[in-house]
Amino acid sequence: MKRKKALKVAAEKLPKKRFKHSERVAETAVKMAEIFNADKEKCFLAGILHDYSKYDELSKMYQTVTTEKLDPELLQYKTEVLHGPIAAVKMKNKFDITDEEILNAIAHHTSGRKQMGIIEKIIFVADYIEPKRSQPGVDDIRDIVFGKNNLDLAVYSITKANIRHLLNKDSTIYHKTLECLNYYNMARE
Ligand code: DGI
Ligand code: FE
Ligand code: FE
Ligand code: FE
Repeated sequence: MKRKKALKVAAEKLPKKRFKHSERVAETAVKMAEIFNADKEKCFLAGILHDYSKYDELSKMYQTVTTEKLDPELLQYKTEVLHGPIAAVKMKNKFDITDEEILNAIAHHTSGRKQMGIIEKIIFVADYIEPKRSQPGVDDIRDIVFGKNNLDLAVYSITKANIRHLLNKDSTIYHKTLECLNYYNMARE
């Protein structure tokens, strides 16, 4: 898929605010691609499409988990955790995206996982630091990325902040989120 088509696909599917967020994630990801020597086209496409399924109907998402034989653990979660894996399936089945780096980046943009590829890590981080994000500590993460150029430390710091936030709300932590924390705790220098 080309940039123009991806922009159209996202713009037609998403509410304006979510589309704008996706544009900022794509732009941030392209900036990061320059620093970390990654493919800019893949970063743009994964960025613009990552939240494609954010507002899909939950019952249909559960159906897709079953029919596509996705991780059955996903059935214990709601849209927050499901929208990445579901969007990746749709990109493959509906829009013929076959590039595994793009599909993995979309699938794991919320939870992360262990041993992520470069595009996966970039989208995971870009989603958290795009310019309109204002969570406490986000400027520290921006400095880890654009100042220190330490992508694995950024992944770890984001996952740690996410898990802290989830625990404060007594939310259930998806196993890939935990696996991501442990892996990048070891991987950061
Ligand atoms: O879709 P976005 O708002 O751009 O951001 P996202 O896809 O990174 O995160 C969506 C939500 O998912 C966010 O509010 C936190 C939540 N989340 C992330 N990891 C987990 C989780 N929720 C649960 N219950 N468990 C997780 O492991
Ligand atoms: Fe998301
Ligand atoms: Fe995220
Ligand atoms: Fe997002």
